Amino acid sequence: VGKFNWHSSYSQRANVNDWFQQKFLYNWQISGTGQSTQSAVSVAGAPFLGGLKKIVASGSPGSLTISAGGSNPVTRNVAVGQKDEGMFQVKLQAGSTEHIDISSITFKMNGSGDESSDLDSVRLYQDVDGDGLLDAGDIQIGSTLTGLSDNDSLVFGGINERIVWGNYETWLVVYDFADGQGEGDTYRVEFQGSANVTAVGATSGSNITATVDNDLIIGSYATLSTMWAVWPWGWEMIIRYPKKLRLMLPVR
Ligand SMILES: [Ca+2]
Ligand SMILES: [Ca+2]
Repeated sequence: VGKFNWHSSYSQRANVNDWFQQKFLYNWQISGTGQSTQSAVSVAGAPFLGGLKKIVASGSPGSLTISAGGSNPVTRNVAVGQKDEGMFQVKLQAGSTEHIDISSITFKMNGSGDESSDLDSVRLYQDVDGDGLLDAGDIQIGSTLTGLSDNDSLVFGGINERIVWGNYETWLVVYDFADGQGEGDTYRVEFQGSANVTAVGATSGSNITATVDNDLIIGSYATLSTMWAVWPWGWEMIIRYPKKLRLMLPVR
């Protein structure tokens, strides 16, 4: 087996944002002769492509901008014991210079509810369709967090997520509420600024300090309520907001 490596040196006159790629598109682009037979050999395997390389300015690596997602869950009531509840959506936008690789991101829980008793687990997803809801096509990022404390930090470390240059992803924090816990209490998630994300430029290798709106993004409150009750005369939907006010709507 023979292997060929292509090496390129780029001149000082290369322009920032120029990009380069090696492509082997057709089998006829390589020809050879068998050493014993002296016959032309057949070549197979095309096409294949090398990775894109992009020229970046020395000392000016790429960028990462984090903002509230366009479909961030709104202030609302959520049923006690609700699972797979989308709580907080952020948008991660890479600049046009280079891909951005994220190895850790940390969120912060807040609200009157005691997350140590009221949550079974918290997960982070790439919200592929960007709708602020957990659906089948969304992709989990990092590990499921359990054994949480009240107002705990949510550390998704040891991850390896690439935001492609010039593109963005939306990420979604998802709660599994514990059964029978937290009625009337509130819950929300925050992203407390650039110190809470670890990122490097994929080409430059430089540490990237994210740009965050006001260095703080705050999600909306979800309030837990017992949404439904069964009575001898039928079902009733119960809305409790705030704690003391209880409104019962007959559902026929
Ligand atoms: Ca709390
Ligand atoms: Ca989704």
